[in-house]
Amino acid sequence: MDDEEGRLYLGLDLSTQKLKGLVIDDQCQIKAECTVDFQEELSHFGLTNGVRRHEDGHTFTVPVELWLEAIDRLFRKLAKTVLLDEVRAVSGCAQQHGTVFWSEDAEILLRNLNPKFTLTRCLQGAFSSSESPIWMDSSTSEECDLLEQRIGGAKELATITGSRAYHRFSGPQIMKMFRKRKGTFDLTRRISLVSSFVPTILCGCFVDIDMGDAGGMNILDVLNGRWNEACLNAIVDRDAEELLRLKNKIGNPVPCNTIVGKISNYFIERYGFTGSCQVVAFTGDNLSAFAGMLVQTGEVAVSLGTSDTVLFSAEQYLPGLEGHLFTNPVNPGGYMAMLCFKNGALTRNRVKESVGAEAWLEFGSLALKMPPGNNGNLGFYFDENEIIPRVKKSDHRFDSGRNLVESFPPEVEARAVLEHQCLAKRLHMERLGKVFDNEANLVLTGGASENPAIHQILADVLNCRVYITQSTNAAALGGALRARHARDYADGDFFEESKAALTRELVATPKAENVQVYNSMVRLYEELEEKILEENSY
Ligand code: XUL
Repeated sequence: MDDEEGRLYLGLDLSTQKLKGLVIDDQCQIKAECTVDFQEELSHFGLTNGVRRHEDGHTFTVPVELWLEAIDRLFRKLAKTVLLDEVRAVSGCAQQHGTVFWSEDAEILLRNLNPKFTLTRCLQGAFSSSESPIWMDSSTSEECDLLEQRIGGAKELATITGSRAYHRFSGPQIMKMFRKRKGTFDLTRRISLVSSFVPTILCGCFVDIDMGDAGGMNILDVLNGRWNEACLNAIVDRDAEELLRLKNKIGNPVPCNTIVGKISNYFIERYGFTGSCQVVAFTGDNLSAFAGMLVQTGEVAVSLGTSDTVLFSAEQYLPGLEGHLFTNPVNPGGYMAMLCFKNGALTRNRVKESVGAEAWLEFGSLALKMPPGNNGNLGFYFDENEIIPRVKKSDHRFDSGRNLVESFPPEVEARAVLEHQCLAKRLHMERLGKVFDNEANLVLTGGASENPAIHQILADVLNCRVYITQSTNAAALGGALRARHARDYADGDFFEESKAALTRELVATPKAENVQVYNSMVRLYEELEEKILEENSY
């Protein structure tokens, strides 16, 4: 490496509620972190928590302009915090499954970004759809059914793409546009995931989708790393000409560590990067958090964000009807298994407010007033239609006699929501064959990872040691580490080269008597979940 050059690496994370930027040095130490909070700083878009919830209760979108404005804003902050001319490479991630539709004019507009103006102004007219469907969307039931039917069933689709059909996945979303907004589909020159949209802006030209996040589309042949012809055909009603058009719109999936281009003149002139700064393919936020937490074989990572996710590495490709298998973003040839629960932070927050707790510590103390197992009370809390299990937006509370009750006292309610979320993770991990003895490690990231009450409940419910990472922004850190690796250490193993970033703190160990309580409680939870599903699935 040339000593005269800067030695910084930038990771971005465009998530549901925030855009974050994190800079590391060559020793993998964090040098700066900046955030744009959509609710606080971009309130003029009139959204709640960064998303537009449509009246049907199923459709969730984001105006692309919000992301453009957030990008400009973040770079303004970063330029005041670090010397961006020392950044050798940028990578990062974004919320998974969000689908961006570019117009015919996009290519030329991207090539001619004028550093005197904002991205929003430069990219007027660059999108065929001003709103992008995002991961919270559940409006594609018809398309999911059709897709599975046309591929030969849910199992067959899961075998090919790593997941059965999911509402939020881009394949069903593109199919919905093809079937219901054909005019817009025809005016679409290119389709990006949010994770390929960001580097497209950075490079000023279309950038391909990485093989990791492409696994969140229901069209990737995960084993072979290319689009699956049958899935693409199913999306366009098996029309040969439309198939060709679709292929043109989606580009080709590229390996996760691909250098996709150099940062464009817009960012050089406006924010002070140099022309040698390289852009490495972005990936999905969960894949990036997995990279940022340096999750080893046998360990599990839990990300507590707007959605809660459980992530672990899988050496073999054994997809099932629950959960997802993606290409491992940092270990070529391996896979990353994931469970995604839609009702994470916003549900915890809603319950926190409903019991009158102002701060998380206060909420945690309230929950800890009740013993593990909550004296047999069990709650289920779904602010939006849940992904796992597929239950409609609703709350359900059962007392120790398994009777449905209207409400719980505040301390029972506080413990119930945390136990619910931990038991859901345990039950559905078990279904993927993941069961812990108390020697196992769980690494926690995301906003709620700083909440001590959650640490102990997770340790006891899952029977594992719980660690937290040096930054709650593991997804952005994963971006910076991947940028560093792809730019300067691509010949070496990612984990070996990045291990200086591995700083973890042990925050909870399982207590045998509590584990016993949850071993039986999870069976009751399973039974009640079945019961709820009978009447409330969608
Ligand atoms: C994963 C998923 C969510 C988003 C949130 O499948 O839908 O975790 O990635 O950003």
